[in-house]
This record gives sequence, C-alpha cells and structure tokens, in this order.
Amino acid sequence: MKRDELIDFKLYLITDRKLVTHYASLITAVEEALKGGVKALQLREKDLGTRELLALAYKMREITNKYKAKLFINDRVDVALAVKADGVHLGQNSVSPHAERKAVNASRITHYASRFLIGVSAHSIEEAEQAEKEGADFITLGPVYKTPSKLKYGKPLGVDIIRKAKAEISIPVFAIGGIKTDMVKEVMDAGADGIALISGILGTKKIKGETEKYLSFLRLKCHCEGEARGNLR
Ligand code: TZP
Repeated sequence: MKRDELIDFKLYLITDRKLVTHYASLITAVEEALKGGVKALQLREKDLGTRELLALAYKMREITNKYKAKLFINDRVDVALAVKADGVHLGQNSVSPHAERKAVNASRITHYASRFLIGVSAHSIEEAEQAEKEGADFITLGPVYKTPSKLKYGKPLGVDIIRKAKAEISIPVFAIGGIKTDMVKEVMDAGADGIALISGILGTKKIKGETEKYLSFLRLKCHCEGEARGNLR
C-alpha cells in the first residue's frame, strides 16, 4: 500500500487533556470519541515529562488499536516508535521530516517503516510548501478560524489559505483552528482533505455525539471521487 493511501481519515482528533472538563480522564474522553467513529488521533501533551508521555502513549495505543484507529505522537519519534504508533506529527521547530524518516528507517522493521506517516503543522503557504519538500505525508494548516489557544499568534488565516495551499501542494491538507461543526462545509468546499481539531470534540459534554455530528457533516461534504460514503472515516 502506498503511504498516501494510508491517510484514509478525514477527521483528525488532537488531544489536550486540559480541555477535557466533563470526563474523568483524557483516556475516557478519547474512548468516547473513538466510539463515535474517530479513526485518527494525535497525542499532543507537550508539557508531560517523557516517562509520563510514554505511559500515556501506551494506553492510547491500546485503545486506538481496539477501535482500529491510527495513532500519531506529537513531536516524539522515539515515543512513536516505542509504542508502535502509526506516525509522528511534527511542528515547525521539530526535526525535519527527512531526518525523522531516516530515524524510522534505521529501526529496520521495514514493513513498519514503510507505513510510518509524518504529519507537519503549517501556518502559512511557505511552511506548507516546505513541509511537502521535506517529505511530510500530510499537513495541518491553520488556524483557519479564531481559536483561544492560538490568539497569541495573531489573526486567523481564513478559509482562503486552504484554497491557496491546495493549488500549491499535492499532499493532503487538514484544516485546523476553531473548526466547529458548522464550519465543516466551508473548509471542505475550499478543498480541504479533512479537518483537525481539539475543543470541538474534547471540550464538549457529549463527545461521542459531537464526533458523530462532525462525521456526518464530513460525509455530506465528501467530495472525494469514487469514495464510498460508507467508508468515510
Ligand atoms: N494548530 C493550529 S490551531 C490549533 C493547533 C494545534 C488548535 C486547534 O484547536 P481547536 O480547539 O480545534 O481550535
């Protein structure tokens, strides 16, 4: 299977345990989202120490496996390899995708290395192009809309950034930043390959129900030729 075929999801859920206020733990909250149909999860808990992160990553691997969902680890290829995650998600200050790919290939588990995905967070067209050049398999691009966690970076980029990126690069683009269910249509119409989000799901009281809502909006907006709607994840 080619690596781009492995990006078989349209809803990319990212964790932030501090936003989970209606559930007993991040794990419980994530499990609700998985029950709702999430098929790709990024563990992004930047303030955790390595041991704590690793322990959490093992738990996330266990439940994502249970629901046949992909697991990505933010920034830590060592943790990703240790728990046999499906990939790593890099920031602009991370090691480059090329260098991470070398590290993964050096693991010598060839069948695993060839399926290992690298996502990159981009915040401009230049960063999107750079990520593609450096070997990213997909990007998240945003913030498209206003979102509390990114206010310090200035104005949101607006939905046109998605249109522009799709004209310049050929790897999948996931719109991110302030995406609520009623924005799904707009970003997908702009050409996004999917959406990535935190608070729209993890910050809510009914995580399973909200996840199902996002997925049904994505299903309505599925513009991918030949894709059976029933297979949408
Ligand atoms: N990168 C760009 S915006 C963002 C990240 C990690 C935050 C997304 O969070 P939310 O709650 O979905 O707006």
